[in-house]
Amino acid sequence: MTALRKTLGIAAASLVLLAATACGGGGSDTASSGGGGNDQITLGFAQVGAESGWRTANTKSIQDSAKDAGINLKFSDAQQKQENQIKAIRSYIQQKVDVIAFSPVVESGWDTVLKEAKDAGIPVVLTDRSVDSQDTSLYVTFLGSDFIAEGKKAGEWTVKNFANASGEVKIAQLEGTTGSAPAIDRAEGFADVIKSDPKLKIVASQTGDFTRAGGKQVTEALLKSNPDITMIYAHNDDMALGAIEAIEAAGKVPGKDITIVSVDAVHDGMQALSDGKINFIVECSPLLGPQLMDVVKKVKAGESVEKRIVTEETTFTPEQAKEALPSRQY
Ligand code: GYE
Repeated sequence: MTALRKTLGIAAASLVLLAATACGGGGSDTASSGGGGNDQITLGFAQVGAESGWRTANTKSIQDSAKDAGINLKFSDAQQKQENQIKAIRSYIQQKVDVIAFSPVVESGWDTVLKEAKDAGIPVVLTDRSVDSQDTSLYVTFLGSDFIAEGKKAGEWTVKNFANASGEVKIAQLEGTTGSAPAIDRAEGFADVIKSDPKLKIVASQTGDFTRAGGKQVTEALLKSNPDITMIYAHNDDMALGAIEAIEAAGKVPGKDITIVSVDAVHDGMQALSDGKINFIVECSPLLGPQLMDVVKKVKAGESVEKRIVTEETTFTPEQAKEALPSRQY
C-alpha cells in the first residue's frame, strides 16, 4: 500500500517534470541561478558525510526526491566535521536559498549559525539528527527517527535473548560519532532497558565513528582486552560489519561465539544478518527524501508543519532479513 503510494507519487512527480520540460523548452538550470522570474524552490542541504551505507542511501534519497519534486538542490558533504557544516550553512545564507536543511553531525553548538539563518529569514529544517538548542524557534521541524526507541528495541531483544543465560553477559558497545544524537540516544535507550537484568553488563564502550574501519579497529583492540566478550551492540551496521572482520580474523565465529546486534538494516547488514553473522538489527530508515521535499514545499508555501515528524521503523531477525532482502531499496 505505501509502496504503491510511493510509486504513484514518483510517477506523478515525473509527469509534472515532463510537462515542465515540454513547455519550458529547457534552460531550467540557467534560470535557477539568478532567481528573477523563476519560482523553482532552491534548497541548500548540508549533509554529514559519507561515513556509512545508511548515509549513502540517505544522500541518494535526497538527491532523487529533489529531482522528482522539481526542487533545485544545492548539496554539500561535511566529511563528519561540524565546522564544514557551519561553513556550508553560511554559504547557503549568502546565496539566499529558499530553505536550508541539514543533518547536524553533533547535537551541540548550532545556535549562532541557526540565528544567522533566522535573521536572514531563511527557514531551517532538521533531518535525521537533531540539535540540543533550547530555542526551538531556530528551526521549523525535525524529521527523523526516534533513536531512543531504537536503542530500547535493541535492549529488549538482548533482555529476551539472554533471559536464561547463566552468569554474566559481557556486552561491548560500539558507539557512533561522539556527541551525535544517534550515539547519545541509542546508548541511552539500550542502557535503560538492559538495567532490568543485572547479569547484563556493558564492560566496554568506545566510538567507532559510525564507520566500518572504526568498528574493526575498536573490536581488534577489544578482543585483546576482553577476549571473553559475550555480545557486541553496534550503533550501526557498518561498525558491526567491521567487528565481524575483526572477530573472524581472531579465529572466532561472529553471531555464534559473539552475539551481534546493530541498528540501520542497510543492505550489507541485512546480508550479514541473513548469513547468521549478525543476530538482530533494529531498522533506521534513510529514505527521508520524499518527506523532506514535502516539508520544504509546505514551508515555502507558508503552510504549517508538525514540529516533529517521526520515521516509522521495524526490527529484523535472520529469518525476516532473508524474506525482506530481495525487495529492500538500500
Ligand atoms: O544510523 C549511521 C549513520 O544519523 C541515523 O548515521 C543516522 C546514523 C546512521 O552514519 O549509519
